Amino acid sequence: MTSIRVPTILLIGVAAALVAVAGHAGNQNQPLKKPLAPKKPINEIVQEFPTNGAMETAWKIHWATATGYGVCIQDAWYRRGPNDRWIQVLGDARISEIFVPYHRGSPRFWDVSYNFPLCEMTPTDAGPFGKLLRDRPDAAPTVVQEIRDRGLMWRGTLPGGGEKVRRGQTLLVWGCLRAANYRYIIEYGFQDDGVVTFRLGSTGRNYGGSEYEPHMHNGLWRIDVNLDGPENNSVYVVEHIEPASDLADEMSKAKTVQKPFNGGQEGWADWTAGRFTHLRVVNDRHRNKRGDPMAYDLMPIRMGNARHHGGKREECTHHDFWVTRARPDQIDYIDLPKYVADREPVMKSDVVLWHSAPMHHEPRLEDGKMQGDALRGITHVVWAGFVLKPRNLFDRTPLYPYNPVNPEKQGP
Ligand SMILES: [Cu+2]
Repeated sequence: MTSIRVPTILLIGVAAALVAVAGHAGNQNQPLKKPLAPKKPINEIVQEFPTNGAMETAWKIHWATATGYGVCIQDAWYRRGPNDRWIQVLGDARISEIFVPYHRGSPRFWDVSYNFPLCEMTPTDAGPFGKLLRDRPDAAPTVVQEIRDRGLMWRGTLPGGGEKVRRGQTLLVWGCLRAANYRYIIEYGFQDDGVVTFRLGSTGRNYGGSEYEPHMHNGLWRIDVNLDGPENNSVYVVEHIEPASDLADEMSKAKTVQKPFNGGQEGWADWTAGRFTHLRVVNDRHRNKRGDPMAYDLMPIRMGNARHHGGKREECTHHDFWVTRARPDQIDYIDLPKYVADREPVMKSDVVLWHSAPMHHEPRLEDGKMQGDALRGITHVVWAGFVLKPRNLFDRTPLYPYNPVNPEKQGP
């Protein structure tokens, strides 16, 4: 069969090429048709801020759904102003695992690995400013796009005198995993000021037979930070160090120390409460008008550090931050000790931040009451997450009324 098919295909190919050449020659004196604008992908969101006035800043997001992971971000770009270009901030960002060990030693659930589906979203989920999204035109809606007022952005006196105030807004993209008795809300927030928020919310019915057994919900995230593109991103650990002694010459010598992450190589770091440990990603080739390099800080928001010792696969919980090179096939939090084994450089490269945002669930009667063998009630949502915050992306306060005619002049 092969010997017959190949010549047939070749003949069709040659004929098509001849038609194409003839067509081109025949049309050469006609005006060229304007190329069609590329169609907006179904999973693209472009959101300008503020939503009720002239555009000042904007986000462009590509999102996706993936079985088990729920809602993921594929790429995200930010615009600092109407005349600015899109600057990339994120590549692939997702919840990589949700680890739920119970106090008595079992069960120990890995809730992403069970491939739970997303819940179908309804207008009640989306709320008054939300929109239901589908990953295919014929699919049920599983993602919500929503604008929320985020309260005060700033308040203070302007140089010209007078107290001013401004409220902020955020674009949320979220979905909800249907994890048997539990529901996990996976939420990405893109604020008007360039901040990105990541939150995992746990709600649902407490586990049957262990309704009042304390346990953890560890949100284990994988964030491919791509500051102005994937290349030339370097990761640092930043800590606030207080002097250890109260001797006069030691006092008032608190300092901030910024060091290459793990000596500039793949590996891990721990969060120390007294040091306010956080990560900083810097692209020193992208500078603002003042010459400062663009950076984003990963700021933890946590109740505590989760450590679990149920065998090899729980070694990934022994540290709060991990950094690897970006390798698209490496998306499994459990394998982090293997991913970092070669200690490849994480300076001036394409890097991925991995972060544990744990939540301790101590059941209470508000989670529900037992009627016979059945729990009647629902645990209200508890959130755990972290923030990515821009540093020197702007060269002055964003979303502040500098003089619009003479931008260098202070005042409204
Ligand atoms: Cu729980």
